[in-house]
Amino acid sequence: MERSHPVKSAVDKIIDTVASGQPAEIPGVPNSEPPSLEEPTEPREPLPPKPDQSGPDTYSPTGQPTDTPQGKMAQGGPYLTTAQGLRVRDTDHSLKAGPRGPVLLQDHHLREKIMHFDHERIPERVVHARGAGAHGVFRGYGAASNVTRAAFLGKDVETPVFVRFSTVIGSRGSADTVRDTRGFATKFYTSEGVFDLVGNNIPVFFIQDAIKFPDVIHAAKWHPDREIPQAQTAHDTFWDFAGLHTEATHHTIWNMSGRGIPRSYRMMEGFGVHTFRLVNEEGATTLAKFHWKPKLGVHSLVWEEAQLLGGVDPDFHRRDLFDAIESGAYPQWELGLQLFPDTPDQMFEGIDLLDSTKIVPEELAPVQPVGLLTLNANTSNFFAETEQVAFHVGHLVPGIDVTDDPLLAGRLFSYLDTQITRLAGPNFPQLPINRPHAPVNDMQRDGFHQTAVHRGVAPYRPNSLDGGCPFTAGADQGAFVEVPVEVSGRKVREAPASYDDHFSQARLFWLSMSPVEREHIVAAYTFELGKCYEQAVKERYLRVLANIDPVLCRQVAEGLGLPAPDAAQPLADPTPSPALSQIGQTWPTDGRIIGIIAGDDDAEAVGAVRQAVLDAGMVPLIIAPTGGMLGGTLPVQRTFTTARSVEFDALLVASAPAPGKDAYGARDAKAGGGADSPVDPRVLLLITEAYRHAKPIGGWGAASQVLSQAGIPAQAPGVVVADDGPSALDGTLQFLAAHRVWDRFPAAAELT
Ligand code: HDE
Repeated sequence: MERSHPVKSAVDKIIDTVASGQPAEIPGVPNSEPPSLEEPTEPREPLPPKPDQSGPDTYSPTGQPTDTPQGKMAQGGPYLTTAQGLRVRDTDHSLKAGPRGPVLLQDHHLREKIMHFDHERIPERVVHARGAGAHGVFRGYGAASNVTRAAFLGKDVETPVFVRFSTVIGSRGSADTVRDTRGFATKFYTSEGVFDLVGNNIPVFFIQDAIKFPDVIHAAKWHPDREIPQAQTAHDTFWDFAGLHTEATHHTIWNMSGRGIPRSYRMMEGFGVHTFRLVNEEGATTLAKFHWKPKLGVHSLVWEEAQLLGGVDPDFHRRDLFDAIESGAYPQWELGLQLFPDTPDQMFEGIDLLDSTKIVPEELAPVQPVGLLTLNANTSNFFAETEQVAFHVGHLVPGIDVTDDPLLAGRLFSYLDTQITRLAGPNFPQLPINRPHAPVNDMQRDGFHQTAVHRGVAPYRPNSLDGGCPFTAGADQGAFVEVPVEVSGRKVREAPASYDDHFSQARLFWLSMSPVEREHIVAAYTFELGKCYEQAVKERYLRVLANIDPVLCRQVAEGLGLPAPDAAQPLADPTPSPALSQIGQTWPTDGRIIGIIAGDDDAEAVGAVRQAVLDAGMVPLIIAPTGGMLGGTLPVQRTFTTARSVEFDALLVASAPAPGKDAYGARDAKAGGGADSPVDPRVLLLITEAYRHAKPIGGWGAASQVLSQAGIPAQAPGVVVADDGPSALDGTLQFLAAHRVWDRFPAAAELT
């Protein structure tokens, strides 16, 4: 397979150099001696940051670049200092009256060091506390120029961006792979100021009006008496709320599908959820919904994988994103727009565009690509960037305005408000990650953590003392001008009648799923409701399911051992939307992780297949009985002790045991070796789990005996035993392109 790929050029080169015993040449880091095991004694300059780890360009609040060594990298110079720059001779011992004497109050270094440490933590986000961020660039196609004057969407305009992905419910330290909605928030540092697209990986929300946000979050988070369970909705309070508050039905069925457990942040769609109002140069308006479409396709974990990962690798998504970027497999998404005429009723084909519990199927309004996002640099400092980034739906640019969606209105208040507590004061826009790249010339002054030294005497308007500066701009000078929409109405606490439909689109989603996706949805509801203790909560939710679909309701009821109720209202008859299903196509396999199970005698064959994996743009990980170098040439990256199937997208089983000696460890040797001798149980676990999770498995040589000991027939779907490694890989790839071997999940006849 003749393909060159950044993964190959980066990972392969480093591994080859390590194998050769020479110091690795890491981009941006000068060639250095292999690290000594001794503690260094000579001071040296710190290594420069790698090119892909340098922070974003930063600007002072008055628009001046702050790319001084101090601005870019606060930690400079060879010697340890205090926070005041005073060189320190000893940082390991408190100042005492004799080695066994009391510590002296005058120890200012101890006092400063402990004081700062005591204040290292800031409050976590009230929602979306757990996240992972990366830098990138957005390039506009120019395709949106007829509907919006936003400069960053112009043809070939490149805009730096920072993206933060997140889960919603869990705390900062919770596991990545829990069943939950994912945040997908993008900060565009445009020439016209910061634009934040603060979206999710699910296109609808639990509530139609922001005033319900505290309710839904209180219900979804832990029980207040015990603060359990962490980061999940599988408990009574969530299903109590969802059963009583049926406008959550549509979002909830998305959560119960594969969308609630993504394979990777790189393989998620993103949605702005609300309808926005676009304005072009002529002032004409168009309503629009924002979509992110991942180049790698939309893929999910299966539930058992997600659960295992919660223990085996709670950082799975964070690690996946960081490793992909580090190895050069830069994730990409196209930004797309669904466009609707800006009619007085703001409806499209009978769908209320101001109701955030509704989608507009892509078959009715195609998603039109308007630009490309590439994430190409990891953070240099998680706290400074991912933790301190502050998004806000009110960060808008000329050409993009808000609508009267009541959910959006509440968000326009909430995001600034929350930063005051989290980032301790109103000057968080001055934090490097939040600084606009457009010049700032505001009249905000003072406050906690003010870092700007503002000049002038007249931060007010009108003034004559500062020559009248700053002046306001008109629309022709790039000012943001609200669309002069006419508004009128009585003051009421009411929702429009169109908001009463809570089930038709949940049914649309269900009917658009393939049988295997329906099977997984049934299993998810059965699991979540099965974790509830209150019988009434389960019974009430079955009534909700009956209003979506009788088969769904019956299947879940059966799993719960409860009778299935009938629908309380006639079921809608929506046309299914094939775009909602995640199955039935093939996608690029770039950056997928291929585990190669090998014994010492397989080095040559493994070397060839590892190369073929790299050539195909994927990441090979060699799994061997023990660490070290396989056959003295190939670094072993996982051992039978450290490997678990959930880390791999596909497995390749190498097998070329020498006579009388088996490739799979001590047990085999004891058993006398040979192809029929028992295989290490950890290898059997790896293979059987991968099989159960419908992952492709390839092998060659005596691999079929290994598979048969794992109880897997050589003719099973998605199992490819070939004459050599590269052919086994080729056969495996066609299944990987479809993400999983879907035939391994036979769905109940009723669901087909
Ligand atoms: Fe948020 N949301 N949200 N939200 N949201 C926050 O802001 C809020 C909603 C979303 O990576 C908070 O800085 C209200 C919808 C993301 O830093 C807070 C309502 C969507 C993130 C807040 C919503 C989102 C947040 C917490 C109901 C998808 C993480 C910390 C009206 C379109 C951003 C913070 C990051 C974060 C409020 C509903 C997406 C409290 C009141 C709908 C991706 O301000």
